[in-house]
Amino acid sequence: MTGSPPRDDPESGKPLHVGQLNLPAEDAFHKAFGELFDRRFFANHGPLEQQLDRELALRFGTRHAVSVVNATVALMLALRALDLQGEVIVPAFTFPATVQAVDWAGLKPVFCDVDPHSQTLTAQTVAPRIGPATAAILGVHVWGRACDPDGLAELSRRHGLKLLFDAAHAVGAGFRGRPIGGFGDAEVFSFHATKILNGVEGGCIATNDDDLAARLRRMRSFHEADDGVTRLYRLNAKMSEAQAAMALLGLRDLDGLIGQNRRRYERYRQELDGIPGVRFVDYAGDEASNYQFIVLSVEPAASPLSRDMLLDRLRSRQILARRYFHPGMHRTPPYCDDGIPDLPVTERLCSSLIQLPTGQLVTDRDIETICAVIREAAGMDGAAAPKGSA
Ligand code: T4K
Repeated sequence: MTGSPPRDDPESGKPLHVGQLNLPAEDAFHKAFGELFDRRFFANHGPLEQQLDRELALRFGTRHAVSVVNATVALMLALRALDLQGEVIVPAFTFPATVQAVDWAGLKPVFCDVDPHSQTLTAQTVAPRIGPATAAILGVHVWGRACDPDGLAELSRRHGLKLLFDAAHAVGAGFRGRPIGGFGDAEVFSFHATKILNGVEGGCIATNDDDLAARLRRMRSFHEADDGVTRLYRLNAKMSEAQAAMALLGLRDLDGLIGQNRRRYERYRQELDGIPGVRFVDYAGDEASNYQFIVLSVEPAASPLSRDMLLDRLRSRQILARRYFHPGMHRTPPYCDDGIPDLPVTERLCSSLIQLPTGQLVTDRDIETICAVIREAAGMDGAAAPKGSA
């Protein structure tokens, strides 16, 4: 069961944000935090962090899950723990944290274009970027959609590269019957408040590699290792018991939240069916999405509307849709200081995609309001929503 707190409401003039907030039932929250107070154990690998690591590993079908403060730090630690030097191939079509983590790990990001359909790196887009200094590939499961895990595994094996996935969007998602979590050398998840699994802040690294997991467990804490000799970079990246308590509650609700997200996604599709030039990000039969993101592409050639016109129109009605990701990281300082690489698909996506509000606090009425604004902006004023949407 999940709670029903006050929500933003575009009709009442209050903004409706992109960035879903999924909240646990209030009584479950009070119980969990009451127990935390009684125990007086708030940090430093308490029982809830350990329980969360076990439950996440079960959910991801991996041997290990190592929880930390957030996904950005998780990415930094994973890159560092793999003991890499040189270049890491990353998409420019991602949230800044993916690329910033590469930097913080002392590595050089090399931008690669994405596939126009999946919007992720694939073996085909990555292969031409591999050079003598390449140490790893860092794919992003953007919108929770698997980033060619089999193709990239084969490519990285052939070239002796490490393979990591930024799975910040992908909690609860799967590919070809396997949960996201066990692909590549490691996968990194986010439990930020706006993610499907809300740990307030939080993240974890999932891996099947025992040695890597042991290194990560040492690195996430500044305390000396038991053996007293291990020389590893350390960081205070420990997840607090309060974060773990929230994440554990969210984990219990996860399948229900995915079901609700799917219903909202289908409702949006129904309401927006038939608008020229407006397309949804589609999921293929072998993809199990968590439907965490409602992403539309506004195709300039086929639409009277541009993406930015639509954004302005929605914003004027307090619907704070977003241009994830804009601009591409290759156009962001300091990464553009030495020139802007040619990434045509990334450019097109950055100028045509728009993200709409979803999550537990977005009602059917909100979706109807949002879609009416979009239909109106597309010149379909007064056009009834398609059959079955009432
Ligand atoms: N890799 C990828 C691919 C990512 O997308 C992300 C983060 C990361 C790595 C790094 O993960 P973490 O280190 O964060 O664990 C938000 C989230 O903060 C960020 O976690 C997420 N991805 C990204 C896609 O979205 P912002 O800065 O664009 O939005 P933010 O946090 O301002 O929230 C959006 C809206 O939600 C706000 O305008 C208001 C609303 N909101 C937000 C919060 C936090 C609320 O109503 N209540 C709240 O408590 O990054």
